[in-house]
Amino acid sequence: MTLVEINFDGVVGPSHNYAGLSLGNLAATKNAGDTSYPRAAALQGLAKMRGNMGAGLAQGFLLPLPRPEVKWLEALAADATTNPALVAGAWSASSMWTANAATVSPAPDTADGRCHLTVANLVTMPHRSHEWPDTLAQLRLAFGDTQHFAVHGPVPPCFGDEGAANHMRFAPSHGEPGLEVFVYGKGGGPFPARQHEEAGRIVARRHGLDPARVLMVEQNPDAIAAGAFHNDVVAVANEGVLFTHELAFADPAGTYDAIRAKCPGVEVVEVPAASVSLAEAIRSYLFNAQLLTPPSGEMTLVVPSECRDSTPVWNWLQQMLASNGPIRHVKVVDVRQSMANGGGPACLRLRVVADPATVDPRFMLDDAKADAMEAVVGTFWPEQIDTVDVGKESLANSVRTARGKLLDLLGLGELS
Ligand code: SUG
Repeated sequence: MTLVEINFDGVVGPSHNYAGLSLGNLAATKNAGDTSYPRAAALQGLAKMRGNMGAGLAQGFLLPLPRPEVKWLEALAADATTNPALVAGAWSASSMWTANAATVSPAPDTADGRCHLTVANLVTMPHRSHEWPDTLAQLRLAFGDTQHFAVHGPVPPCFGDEGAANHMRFAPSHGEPGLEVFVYGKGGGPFPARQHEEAGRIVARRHGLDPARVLMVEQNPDAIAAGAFHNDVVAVANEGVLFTHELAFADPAGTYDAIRAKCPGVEVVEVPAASVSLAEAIRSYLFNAQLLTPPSGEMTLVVPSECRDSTPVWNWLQQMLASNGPIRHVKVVDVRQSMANGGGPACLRLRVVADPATVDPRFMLDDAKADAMEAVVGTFWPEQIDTVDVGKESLANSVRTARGKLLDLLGLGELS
């Protein structure tokens, strides 16, 4: 069995809009009320998937969830005239950020030799708290082969869990046993700490991880206060490399030492605040990059185009490339529509180390399928959404039709 890293990107849903629902996510708050472009957003996401596939990497996807989420509004007894924020929450396309769909422990790390996934409860933000049942249904289809996968329900809601966005894995190569690092935040700052320490511990126990290859690490409260609402806004790991901002963790030196003690050979590429301030790192999403190992073995950092627009960030990246470190290439992608809601290249994907042959093929991408998906998006995804239209029945019908067409194309009608 050949284990490889498969990136499952979220297809941007037809209801993508800017409602300013995420306190502590500075981009989303800043762009609240702007007109969104769901068609362009979904095409940008598909172009990113194609780029990574073209580099020889395995690529999968997860589908938009049913929107508007009427059952949630019914449970809240909310309607469009009196509760616009709740209605916007029922319309959000936030499931596109699949780094928040689940936490994944690949087979080499787990006691029973299966790949374990725990769907994230996302309880901190109301508009994301109702994602998990539909996400779980999708994970149970995509990873339905119980010989190779175990898909778990959410951690109880008393402990906030935001999935892989706060989880890093280190291993000499993807298919070998690794060290799993669970990053959590502590409350008390100006913005919510979305990942509870206990949630990580629960996931580690459920997945049957060896305690000797698990680490709990606290986020720097200053990073959360500066807008790093998930750890993947300030750090990213791949195989034997940690790419991180100097101020990502509460105890940076202790964190690096602990990682190296449990996974010898890990190289830390640390960006000092003197070169790129925390504010600039968060504005540009330098660390919300995909750090990938293509078949050539030359590690590549896939960054959003906002990094090229930032002089300090771009200068730092050029220096890094010239320094002969472990990251050999930088590739720029345009995911501006997602970025404006605080979701960069890394937010848009869930990493699963597995044999692609064990995944339901309906969730795997190839060029022909990408062509067909682009055609559906190009025909049925709304070109633009003004926030005043969120809640209107005519738009709801277009959104439902668009998603239905994609499900039909992919033979995934059971998710409707
Ligand atoms: O949860 N934005 C998402 C962005 C998630 C990014 N994911 C990772 N860092 N992995 C969030 O804050 C904004 C929706 C709105 O305001 O309309 C939103 O949900």
